[in-house]
Amino acid sequence: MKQNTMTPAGAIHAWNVGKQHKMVIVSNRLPVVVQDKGEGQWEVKSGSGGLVTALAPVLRDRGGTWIGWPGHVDKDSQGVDDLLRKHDEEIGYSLRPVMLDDEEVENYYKGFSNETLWPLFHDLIDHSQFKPEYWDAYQRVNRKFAEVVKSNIEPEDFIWIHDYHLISVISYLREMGVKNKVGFFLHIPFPPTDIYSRLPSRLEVLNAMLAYDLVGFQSARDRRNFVQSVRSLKDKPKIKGKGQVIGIQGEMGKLKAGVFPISIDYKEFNSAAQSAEVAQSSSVLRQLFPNQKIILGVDRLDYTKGIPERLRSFREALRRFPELIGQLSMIQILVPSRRDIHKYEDLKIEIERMIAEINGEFTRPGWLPIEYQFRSLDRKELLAYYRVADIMMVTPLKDGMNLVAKEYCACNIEGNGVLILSEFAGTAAQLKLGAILVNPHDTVECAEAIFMAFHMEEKDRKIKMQKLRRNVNRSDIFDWVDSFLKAAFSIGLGSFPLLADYRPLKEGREAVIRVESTGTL
Ligand code: ADQ
Repeated sequence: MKQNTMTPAGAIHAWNVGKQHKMVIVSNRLPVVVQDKGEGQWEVKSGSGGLVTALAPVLRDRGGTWIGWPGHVDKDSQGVDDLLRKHDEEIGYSLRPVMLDDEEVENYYKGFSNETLWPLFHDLIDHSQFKPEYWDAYQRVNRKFAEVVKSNIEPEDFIWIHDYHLISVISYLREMGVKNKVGFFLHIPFPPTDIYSRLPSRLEVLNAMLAYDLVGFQSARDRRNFVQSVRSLKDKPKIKGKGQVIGIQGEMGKLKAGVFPISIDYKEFNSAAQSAEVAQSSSVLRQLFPNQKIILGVDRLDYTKGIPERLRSFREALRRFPELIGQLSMIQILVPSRRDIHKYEDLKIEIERMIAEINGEFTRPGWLPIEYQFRSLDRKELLAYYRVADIMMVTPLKDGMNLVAKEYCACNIEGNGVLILSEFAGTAAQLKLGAILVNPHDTVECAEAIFMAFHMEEKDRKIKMQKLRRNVNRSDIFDWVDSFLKAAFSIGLGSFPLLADYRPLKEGREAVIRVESTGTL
């Protein structure tokens, strides 16, 4: 008899799929922070992001290991390993470190990952640096990760590798003779072929992706781009199926390629936003903006998030629609990120200059157009901002998914907020029916969207927000894990309904997985 598994949010999930296989998660960063407390004392603090919330119970349930870089620690590898081992019992699964030296951080992490792949995969060719030393370091570090994986697995373990930093790990695992089933999930977009083809190591990277058993993308757009690159750069691959998971077979073997839009722990956000503490902070915030509507932006400092473009649109809205002056305030919260890459520093200066100019042009006694904060907020503060915002602007130039948009919907307890969303965010495919979709490059369209959101009738806002909240609730982060595991353990191609028809298993229903093979690839 199969056992169901309770998630922290209380839903029952189908983690029995392949349950006999332990799971090994591999990501650039470990889901913990190792901190120096001084005098030879070190502390391990657990991370709290969506990925760890979703994967920790699976790892605990079936046994598993998380492998990654613990961040900048000037400590020997054995010391960090011992430190993390002490933590194993407390968290219920193992953490194993991959230590990087300064040169590797420079060329693999800042270099190939964040100055080559990150901009290129977001279509920003001009930002991409193609340096041979970056690619060399990327390969060396991916090999290093593969070595740590190899020494921490048993033959039946399922290995799940995450994101653009580690695409080539599979090449080294296979070279080392590892036969385990290995899945990969790309958290960022996959670019169109004419952009992808600029990458000097395009074939090596593509061959690595094709060596996985299952590759997961955030949206149909990304998988379509990937398939087109495979068609154009490789010999006549056969594509089988057209649903959530398809099969690709070619000279390089066979793999499954699926669309798995990542999500959040909706119930947790929804209930935390209703807590007394968040309600109290949001009502204090509300009093600070009397008789005004609040338009909110919350982003990591990154040139893909479209922050200067958003500020330009807000300025355009104030110029075109002067009635908004004194009536609508923007709060822009930026979380510091990748500060030692100079493009990010330049972007911060540009954003701050624009905010100063807009405030200089429009401020009136008692009213400031843009309130700006450059810091990481604690969770309760962030939720209070989400809860109080009348309008949320999520306008990346391109984004794999964008969890901020989903977090806003989950925290909009009153159900009357308006989401202005970039059509280039992966989230747009899911939330287009409830959001106002915009092209972030079109300043006038965005300014009109702000005006429209400001004036939208309460009844229309409620209808739209209800659609958004239902949608985010229907496929949460636990469903994301479920659907990836189901695809990984299905026989052959498996029979997956189209994403629109996909209904994850919910509380009260028995978690039975039917896998109907439509033929072996
Ligand atoms: P990111 O590019 O980091 O993630 P996003 O999905 O928006 O983008 O996640 C950002 C996270 O940071 C959110 O959970 C948000 O709550 C948090 N955050 C933002 N500003 C904050 C602040 N000031 N203080 C505290 N927290 C803040 C990458 C891809 C995305 C993809 C995710 C997950 O680029 O496209 O959605 O991975 O796959």
